[in-house]
Amino acid sequence: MHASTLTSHAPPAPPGAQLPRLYTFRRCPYAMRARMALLQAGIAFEAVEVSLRNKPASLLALSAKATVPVLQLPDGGVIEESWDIMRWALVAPDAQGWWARAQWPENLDLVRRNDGDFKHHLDRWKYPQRHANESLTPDAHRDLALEVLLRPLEARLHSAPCLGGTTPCATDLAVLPFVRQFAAVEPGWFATLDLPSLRSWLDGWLVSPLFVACMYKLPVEGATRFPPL
Ligand SMILES: N[C@@H](CCC(=O)N[C@@H](CS)C(=O)NCC(=O)O)C(=O)O
Repeated sequence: MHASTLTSHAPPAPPGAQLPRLYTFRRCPYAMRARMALLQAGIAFEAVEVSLRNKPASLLALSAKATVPVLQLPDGGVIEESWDIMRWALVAPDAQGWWARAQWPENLDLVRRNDGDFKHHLDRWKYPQRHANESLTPDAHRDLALEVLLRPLEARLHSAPCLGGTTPCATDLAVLPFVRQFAAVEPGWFATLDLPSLRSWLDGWLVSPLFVACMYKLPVEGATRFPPL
């Protein structure tokens, strides 16, 4: 579905050039969106798979908060937030408008909901043992997550195939890994929900070359050139 839109415009890095280095964790939804943005932009990068229980000293030296993803630039700059990494990757030249369409107010609102209330409720549904003092039940959090993000997404995707309209944009990439996580908590129950447009959007992305490429399994040690699309 999205394969035809995955042409990249950035020139390949010249041989021997220092590449941006992404500290990443394969299953982290924030890291997934950063990897997809770098791949979509055609930016050559190397990646380090981080053990969150044993973060490498090189990451701790770059970033005090040391969450993943973190992007270390060849000029010494460090980008510590996934949305900022996406912006850095996609903002220029943005020939296909992936960043521009993500600036529509309704799309900025979706990312704010995703990273805010949706993530809050998703975590409390998925990991109730980590949130023992909650006044709401896990299922109440699940239902709030549905209302805050998934039903508005269904309404949007009912009228257009992507959040960027007829072609995707950074918003699709930003929310996709979190919707995937929600769908995977209780897949049988998710399949019964009246969210047909959202499900077909999710299913299409999960088999897209971009998503499949972003899930490339890195070796556990060292920095590895991330395979281009
Ligand atoms: N706001 C950050 C959140 C990143 C984040 O929380 N990543 C998690 C993994 S999914 C992490 O690094 N957790 C480890 C920790 O907090 O020490 C972003 O958008 O990059």
